[in-house]
Amino acid sequence: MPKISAAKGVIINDSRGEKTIEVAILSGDIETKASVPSGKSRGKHEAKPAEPEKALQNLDKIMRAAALKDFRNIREFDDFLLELDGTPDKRNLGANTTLALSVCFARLLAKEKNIPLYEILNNESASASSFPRLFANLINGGLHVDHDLNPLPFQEYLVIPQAHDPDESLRSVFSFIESLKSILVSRGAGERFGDEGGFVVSGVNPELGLEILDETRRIHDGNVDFGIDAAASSLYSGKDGIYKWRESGWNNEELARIYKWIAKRYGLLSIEDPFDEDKEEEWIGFMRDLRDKEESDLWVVGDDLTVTNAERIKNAAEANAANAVIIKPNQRGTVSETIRAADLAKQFGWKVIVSHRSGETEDDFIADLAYGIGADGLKAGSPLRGERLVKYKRLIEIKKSLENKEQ
Ligand code: 2PG
Ligand code: MG
Repeated sequence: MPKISAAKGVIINDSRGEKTIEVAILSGDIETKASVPSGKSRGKHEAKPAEPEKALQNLDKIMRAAALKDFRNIREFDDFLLELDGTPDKRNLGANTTLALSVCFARLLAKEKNIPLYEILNNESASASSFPRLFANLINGGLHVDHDLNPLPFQEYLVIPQAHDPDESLRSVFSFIESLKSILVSRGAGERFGDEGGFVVSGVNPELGLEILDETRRIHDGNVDFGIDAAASSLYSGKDGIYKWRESGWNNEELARIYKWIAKRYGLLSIEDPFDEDKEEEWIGFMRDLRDKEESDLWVVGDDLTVTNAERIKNAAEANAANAVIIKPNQRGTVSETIRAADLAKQFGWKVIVSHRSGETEDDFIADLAYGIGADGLKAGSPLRGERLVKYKRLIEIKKSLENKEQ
């Protein structure tokens, strides 16, 4: 039963150069660390992070309250944080402060018990562990690209190898990138990158990203599916029900028509955040339409809609507004609440995709999480960027350690 003797935090820069926190905790001679990412297309119902300077002050306050306390498992530690914060969205302590501590604590438990982190996480989860499929964002658009580069309207064009084996899957993503480069060169597009390391393609037609991926798929040796994250909350103008991008605009029915068209044409596996986070009726209508047309094997993925919040997932599932979910620890602010949200989604028969944020650090926690809770997917950007690659490599490390155990 670990007691935490000290915690210290420092301000570091994330992959976008913005400030975030890295926290270390100490118990006896064991030290563990964690750092926290941050999003740009944040859902408005996400838990609230504190300014980094404030987060460090809060750390001292939490440590004073934790002194002499014993915590037997992640949930006990997280419950202590929740109680001390006392708000539904962590606005007192900051969801970044609580998440950093919660991840440090999970790592501490793992070290103390001398078992891998994913096993500690699996103990909290109702699911068996398994390797997720990789969701690699290879063409970036929307808010993740400098506006002057005239990016595509949808935020992410994802390449999803069919293999579950992380090694094979990562190799497939890298070879796809090689082919994609040559297609982009042949189209006269220069090498420019967005926040998650994906290529930038300029244009207003949302289909263009998929057209290019599809052209690549024809010369690529390997089986891959595609998905998109429309991140429609950031397109929603709030006026007359119109989603806007530069000179283009669509109402929800026009968007739904585009989604159905591209889903069929490119055999899409998933569409994330097709509509605004507060327009649940649009989601419900889209799902109904898919069912009527017997196209309900498309993953309709909630991210801003559900924000890793068990209550919002339950509401969306009961209303039949989606059938899959993005799980991001920093949307919620503790490890055990994150796992509970994923478990609940699975109980409703939903697919679960663990995800990074657009502003990342080199912390690879989400890889252990994805494997530990048996997620269907891990979305971690383009492996051309180091802070994304570490997540994919951690999955391979887990696979190797399991193979060694078997021998
Ligand atoms: C998303 C994420 C991560 P952000 O919308 O799914 O890709 O973006 O971290 O900016 O919210
Ligand atoms: Mg998203």
